[in-house]
Amino acid sequence: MKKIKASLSNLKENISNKITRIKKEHLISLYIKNNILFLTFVITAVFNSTILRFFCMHMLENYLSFKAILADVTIAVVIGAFGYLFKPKNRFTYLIIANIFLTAICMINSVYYTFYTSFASVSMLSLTQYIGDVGDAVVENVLQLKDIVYIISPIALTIVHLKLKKKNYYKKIEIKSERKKRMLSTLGAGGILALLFLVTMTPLDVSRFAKQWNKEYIVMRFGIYIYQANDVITTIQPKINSMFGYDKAKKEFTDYFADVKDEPDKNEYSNIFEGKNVIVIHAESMQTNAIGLKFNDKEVTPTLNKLTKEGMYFSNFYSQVSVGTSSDSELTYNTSLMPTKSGTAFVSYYDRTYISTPKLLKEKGYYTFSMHANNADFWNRRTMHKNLGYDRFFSKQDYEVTKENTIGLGLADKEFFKQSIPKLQKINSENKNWYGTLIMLTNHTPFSDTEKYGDFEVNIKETITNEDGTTEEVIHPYMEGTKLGNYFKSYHYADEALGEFIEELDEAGLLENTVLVLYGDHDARLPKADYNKLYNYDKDTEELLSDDDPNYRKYDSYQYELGRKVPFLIWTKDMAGTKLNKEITNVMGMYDVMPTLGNMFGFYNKYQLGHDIFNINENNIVVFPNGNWVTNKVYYNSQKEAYLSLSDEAISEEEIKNNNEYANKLLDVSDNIIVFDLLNENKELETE
Ligand code: GP9
Ligand code: MN
Repeated sequence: MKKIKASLSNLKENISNKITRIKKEHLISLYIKNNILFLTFVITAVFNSTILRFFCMHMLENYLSFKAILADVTIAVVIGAFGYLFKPKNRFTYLIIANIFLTAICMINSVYYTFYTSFASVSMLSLTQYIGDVGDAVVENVLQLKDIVYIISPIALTIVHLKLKKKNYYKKIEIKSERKKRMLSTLGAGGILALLFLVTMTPLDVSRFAKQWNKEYIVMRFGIYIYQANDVITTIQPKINSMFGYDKAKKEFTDYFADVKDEPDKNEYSNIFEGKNVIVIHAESMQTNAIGLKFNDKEVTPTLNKLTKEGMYFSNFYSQVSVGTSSDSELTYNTSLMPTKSGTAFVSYYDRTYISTPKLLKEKGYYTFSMHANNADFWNRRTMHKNLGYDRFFSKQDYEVTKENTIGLGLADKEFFKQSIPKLQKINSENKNWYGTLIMLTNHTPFSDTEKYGDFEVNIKETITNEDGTTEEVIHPYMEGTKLGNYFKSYHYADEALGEFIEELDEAGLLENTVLVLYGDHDARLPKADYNKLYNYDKDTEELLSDDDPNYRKYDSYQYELGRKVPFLIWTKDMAGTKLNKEITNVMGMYDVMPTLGNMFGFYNKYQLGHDIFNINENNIVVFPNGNWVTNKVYYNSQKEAYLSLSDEAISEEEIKNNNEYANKLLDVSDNIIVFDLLNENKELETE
């Protein structure tokens, strides 16, 4: 009896499950039936965006990226939802207009990508030369099948519409309140999808999205529609910023520079390098704290150690970057201006007028160029290097880049330098004077290509003698496996590349009349805990020293900030032993480079924000984009409104207040110069 009961209840359960399933299936098919046009709209929009990625990105995980598809579905659902506001017979008109618009975005980007291996930006519309180029590109390219395949989408939507019309599908009357309800519930679904999308986002996604220059990455993660919307916002934002407050900004600017002389102050270094050629090394992520550091008696940076010993070495030097990292350091190095408060100068304010080192040297007859074996659009360099006054930008397309000679982000530094030599020789033979910036790449976060950096041990190795007289090697697990440890390996590689480059330059006779200038572009953003281990590791206990140990070295957030120093040095082949061969320990920032080099090479920018370090000496102050600042005496943190004393001298409230005012004024003036284009002499005429 029990058995019968049990099997009966099983049967009941089975039947009810089946009914729910049928109901569900019925509901789904009912939903599909009632929303055919909307669903076709969504599918075709997602199809187009995916096809675009397929043509541009080749790798399956990129074009079939789950995140991008989710983003595209979300956008299409949200746009499509508003279709429900229209009467059924008008809904098609709305959806086809939206569809054509989205299709156009895909087509334009498809054509644009073929020519520029990058995605289109509405900001380019303000540059007439691009309109011409793109216009030609469209004409030449119009017959490429891959660019017209997107038309399938509006065609499909139209066919579906016509079929539905024939079946009298639209005759069904929907009352107004129902239309609103359908729109709201579809928007709700869009909201849930958007939430789902947001939770899949990583910090890297967010930061790249905000910066917008890495277009491929954004399209890969966010899909083409979100990319384009973000592009419109980032293009409009600087325009809006510069719409209000021009007069006030101009007045503050004039007041700020009112007392600045038209000629620089002279000192013992004035014009010492006049007529010399220049090689500037933009040393990716090189920090000062590795200089002189050894593991198992091996130097992390033998080349830098040698250069700092033989040349003029500024050991208390800071980079002043904001979110624009590499590009910000290039900006400040070249113009003595600070990074902008919002966006990045290279991406958002590429069309402003800048007074730069390459431009001023050009006036003295120099041929100017830059070299960086990465995609020319990275940080919008293609456009910005031209604006900064480089006659020629040698980028990835000028180098032979293969899978074998790649490390991390791109062409390995050793190979980059090697391939740059013949280019430099040619430039040297064709020009009396030249100035070139070489931007390194390998020593870039995440420093994970460790097997390609060559051998450099970051554990402690020790040979111990046993009681019986035999010896054995003991390895203490020190920095191996930490991010900082990997950084040292990578740094060691980059330093070695630099050493080989200097040798090659010498062999090619390119060092005879040349000054080598090197700056670390910014710190490597490494974990504080790793530094703690670096400075407080006790090999005997294989643990960290406790803070009451006499050898304990405190490494708190101030030490971390101070540890972000980067090297700056000036070196020539014959500098060792001369009066120029010295270490400068006064605090100095990237914005002081232009004034300092300007004095040495004989050029001057009245609107520089930094100082010639040999005029300001120990009275210098380095302002950071976040309002922090540092002098020889004190490091001030503007967020915490707290400071760390760096000397025995007392620090007065007054001093802190004055320096704060100085820092804020400087940051405002710098931002205004860029946002309101105040160095553009024609600007006044435009606004009158
Ligand atoms: C890319 C390189 C790195 O070309 O300059 O830029 P970063 O990530 O350091 O700003
Ligand atoms: Mn960098």
